[in-house]
This record gives sequence, C-alpha cells and structure tokens, in this order.
Amino acid sequence: MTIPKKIQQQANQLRATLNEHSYFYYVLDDPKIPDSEYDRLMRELQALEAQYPELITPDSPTQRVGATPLPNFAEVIHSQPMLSLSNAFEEGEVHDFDKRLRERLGVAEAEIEYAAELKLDGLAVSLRYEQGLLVTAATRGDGNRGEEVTGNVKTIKTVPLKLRGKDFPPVLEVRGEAFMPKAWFDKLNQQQVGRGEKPFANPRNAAAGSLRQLDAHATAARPLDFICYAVGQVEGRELPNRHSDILNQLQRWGFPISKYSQVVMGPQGCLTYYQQILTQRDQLPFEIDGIVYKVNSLVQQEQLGFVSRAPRWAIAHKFPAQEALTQVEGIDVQVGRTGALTPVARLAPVNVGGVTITNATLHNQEEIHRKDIRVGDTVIVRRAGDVIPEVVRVLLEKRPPRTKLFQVPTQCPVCGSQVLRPEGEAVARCTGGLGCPAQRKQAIQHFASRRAMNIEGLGEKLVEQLIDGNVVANLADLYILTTKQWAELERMGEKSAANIISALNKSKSTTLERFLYALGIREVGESTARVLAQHFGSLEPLMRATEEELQTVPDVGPIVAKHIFAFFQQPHNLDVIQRLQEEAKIHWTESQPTSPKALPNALPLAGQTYVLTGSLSSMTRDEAKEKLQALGAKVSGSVSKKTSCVIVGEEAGSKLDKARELGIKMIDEQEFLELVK
Ligand code: 9MJ
Repeated sequence: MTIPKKIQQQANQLRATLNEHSYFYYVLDDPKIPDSEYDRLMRELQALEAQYPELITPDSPTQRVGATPLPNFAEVIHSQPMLSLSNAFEEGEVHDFDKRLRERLGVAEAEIEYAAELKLDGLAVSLRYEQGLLVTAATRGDGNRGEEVTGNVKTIKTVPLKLRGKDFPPVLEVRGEAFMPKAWFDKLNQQQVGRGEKPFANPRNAAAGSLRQLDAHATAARPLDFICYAVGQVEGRELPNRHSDILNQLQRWGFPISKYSQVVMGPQGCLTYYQQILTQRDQLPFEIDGIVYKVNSLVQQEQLGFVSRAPRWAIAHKFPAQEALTQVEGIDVQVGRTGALTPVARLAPVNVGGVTITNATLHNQEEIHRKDIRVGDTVIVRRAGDVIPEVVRVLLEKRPPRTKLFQVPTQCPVCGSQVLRPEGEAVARCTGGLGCPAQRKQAIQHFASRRAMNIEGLGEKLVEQLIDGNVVANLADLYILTTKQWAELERMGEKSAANIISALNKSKSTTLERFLYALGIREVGESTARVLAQHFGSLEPLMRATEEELQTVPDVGPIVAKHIFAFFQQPHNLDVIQRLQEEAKIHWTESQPTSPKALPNALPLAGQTYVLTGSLSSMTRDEAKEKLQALGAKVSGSVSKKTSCVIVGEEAGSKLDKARELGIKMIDEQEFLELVK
C-alpha cells in the first residue's frame, strides 16, 4: 500500500514532537506539555501506524517504553525487562480488554479474577535482594537498561535494606513505585520558592528529581516513599500462584504494599473499584493517575504472555486528566472582601477531567511574574478536587510576539481608589474599604453566609442587585427593606420576598461569636471570634479594648489585635453595629466573661496531655507543640499513665514502646493534621 505523502509527513511530525517532549520529560525532568497531551499525540501516532504499518520505523517513539538513561549513573541491565502497561481511557476499553483475555484463555463464559490496584504516579524502581540484602536499586530507564540509584533508594525509609524472616528467595527482585506524598511535595515546593528556586510542577517530577540526585544526601532532603506491586527475577524459591498472594508474601518479608488493593471479579468488579477510588482520589495522601487491573492467577498470566513490552494480562485504566492546554484570553482583577486584589486568568474554555474551565486564579503579581504569565500565552492549567484551577506553567515557545508583562493596577478596577501593597506583603489592596462596591458586596455575602448570620436565600446574585441598584448601602439596611422592596428585585416574587424577610428575622437571634465573625473584621475567623466572645462575654468591653488588652486573649497576636482595634475605631462600623442592635434588634445571650485562667477549658483539647515522638514531615516539633497548645492541650516530654495521646512521627523511639506498653492512644501524622485542622 502506498502511503499518502500527507500521512507520511504527519507521522514524521508527530515523531519529532514526541521525541522532543520525551527528552524534556525523561532527560531534563522538565516536561513542557501535560501528560494528557503527550498521550494524545502518542495515540494519534499509534493510530496512523496501525492504519499504515509500513510507517513504523525502529526509532518510532511507539516502539519503546521509555527514554534512554541519563549518562551520569551507572547502567543496570534488568535481568527481566521492566514492563510498561497498556492504557484504557474509557469503560468500553476495559470491557474490550476483558473480552480479549477471556477469548485467549478460552473461558468466554467465566469471570476472570483481577487484582485491582492504584496506579501510583511516581517512578518505577526495581530492587534486587541477594541473600536477603538490598544489593542494587535501578530505575526503569528504557525497560531493559536503567540507572543505578542504590544509594538514593536507600534513603527511602520504607524500602527494606534487609528482608525479614528466613524463607525469602536467595535472589529476589521486587518492583514498585517511588513517589513523593502530597504533603511532602507541598513542603518541598515551599522550600524551593523560599530559596528563590523553581518549584516542581507535580509530585512525580519532584520524585524524579529527588531520585536522580548524584548525592544521596540531596535525595534524603527530598523524602520519597515506596510501594511495591510486582516481582522480577526470583531464584531458589517458589512464590504463591496468585498476584495478590505474592504481594501479601512480600509484605511479610518487609515490603510496603498498598492497602487499597482489592481482588475483584470481571470487568464490572474493576469498574466499581475504579469509581470508588475516583471519589476518594483527592483525599489520598499521594497522587495516582488511574487504576491497574491485573489478572490475578499466575497460570493465566503465563498463558496470556506479552505484546512487545507490555503484559497482555494487565491494563492501566487512566483517570481523566487533571491538566490541559489552553490560552489566556485576558487577565482580570477581582476585589475581595478585605480589598485584596486577585488577578484571575480568563481562559479559552477547556475540559479538564470532565469539567469546563474558563478561569484560573493567578494569586498575585509576584506569582504572575514568577511564572511569567501573559495575555495570549498558551498555558497548562490544572484542576485538583474542589480547589480553584491554577496555571501550572507557560509554553514559552508558543508565545505570540509583543506580549506585555502584567501589572496589578494602581487604582481599584471597581471603585477607583488607590491600591496599596504594604512592604513585605504579596497582596495588593484597594483602600476604598466599604466605600468600594466590590468590598461591600462581599461584606454582605460574608455576613449572610451559613456560618455567620445564616441568612438563607441571600445569594450572590441578589446581593449584586442590592449594591448595584443602590438598594442598600450597608449591613444594617438589609433589615429595613420591606417585602415590597425585595419583591421588586429581579427574579424575586412575593413568595421569595417573604422567605427572605423570614430568614432575616430568624437571623436576628444569634450568638456573639457568630455576630463577631459576621462583621468580617480582618484576621478574625470563626475560632478567633469564639475566643473573643468567650473572653469578653459581651460586645461593649471588646469594642473598648485596647490593643494590649486584646493581646491577652489566647491566639490573638499583635497583628490581629491591630485589626480588631482599628475596626472598632471606625465611626462607620460603630454606626452599623448600633443600627444592627437597635433598629434591626439583632441580639444574643450575654455570658460571663471567662477569666484568663478558666478559658482553656473551653478549648477542644483542654485537660488533655499530648506527647510527640519521632519527627513529623510537615512541621517541626515546636510548631506541632504550638498547635496543640492553641487547642488547649498540655504537651509533655515523656509518656506516663496520665498521657492522653501520643503522636507518632517517623523513626519514633522508646516513647512509642512505652505508649504501647501502657496501652495509650496513638495517632500518626495524618491523624494529627486532621485533629489540628
Ligand atoms: C503503578 N504505577 O502503580 C504497575 N503500577 O505492574 C502498579 N504499575 C505495573 N502496577 C506491571 N500498581 C508493570 C507495571
């Protein structure tokens, strides 16, 4: 068959692009396009080659697993090739996969037993043990030859240097993923930025960077974790004949295995597992990019064999991408409740993991300059869970000519007031205060929000009308509007108006704590509002308090004290508070001010004694101590019968043994973070 010239050119172009990006990705650890885009290009090339097999050249990127190893590391020839996995992106492909296998196995009517596992997003590593001792660790490289990274892998605390028990095979190769948990990744990136260095795009790049350090100390400073999911060469001892049993055996020899794996039946079992994990994805402590289904029976695995480098008996069912390419069409500036100016990128609409994204936060001017984001740029956007989408990076090679660096305006785009950026702060603010309609709108929305005055039905659209139409000027005006006035607003009728009035009336009976939070004083969140209410018992003494007095309240430092004091100095605020109390009749039950000594009893961990042992990855011991104390706990240096709970970090020592001995409650870092959140 002759290949049309256009197709030939298209294939050449795809190959060149893929090779270029695989170099950025594997050799430089600095990918220029999202994985999803790379996958898409690869699939396009695969489709062309499937249609015109004559197109396939030995150097086509479709013909190998990974890229060549970096020159600086010793080369390791894998005794058995390290496999890659074929991908499925849709449910139909999982059904096709299962059908193919049943046909090959001649079990068309039976259900295949699968081991379903998380697909960890890190780097594949092969560990070789001889006589129970770790002798080499290698990266996958191109599947046949990898890089020797033994010293670096030895810094991973979960990788056993010596196997447990006596019944392990004299030669055992174990394969798994080295990865960086999300919490460690966030911390590492904070450090990178603090040092003026470039942050990593994602935990996988950070893990790759860490593992390929020439000095193992540098790896240790960027900690990794490891989970195993396969074996390579095994000599001198039979392993069980089910994949899931092999993993359990590996765990007994000391290897970390995933606690999320499950044995499931047939494609439906696989898909149910997929959906179940997809809903938990954002809560997992590490990143995954899909699920792997493996035929559980080793007898069946052998019958199925391989196609090029991928086993026929396994498939990776990828999650929808969380990153995508799009263009920045403009940069808007939003004004927040406290006047903070936040630049927001307006994007050409793009589907990211099933959701259409049109905006991404750019945080502040520094962030824009650091990432060098300009109108007209092609960017990678990322969406994870419920968080606001972000621009990960710019594709500089796609930048059109004559773009301009973005500058935060010197005047508020909403009210025209001067914009100031206090020295040392990243945030620029509009100085218009409640004179700025944007700040007024958000002050009202905050006041009405569920955890503040809980005024049901007073949403964003309604508040916009109230401010834009000059119906209300401040919070107190909300309570004097008549049913008729509410009913005249767009998309409102008699019934909705009556509902709002009733919600407003209901909100009048509240607590001091909610009222203080609702006022929207800077730096006064719910917990500060609570301690202020408890400390002062009623509003008047708080309004009269000096900055020094305020600072005697637990958790209130000089900055918070300054904001509270300044708030109650402003005649406008005093007037609104007076009207809310006297005209609107907002009220609460006054309580006795708590004396400073009695106050800690009100805190959630009051009366409890905590002990810290081992090191935490997300904060120092002192920081952890402060957090516990802020919640009212006492922090002690030793475990005794009186200890309420021990927080167990890494490399915990004798305190852990003591706690076990005394049967004292123990929690790990994750649980501790939950507790103090
Ligand atoms: C990952 N990346 O989590 C495999 N993988 O098995 C799991 N990778 C794999 N299995 C055989 N869970 C080749 C690769």
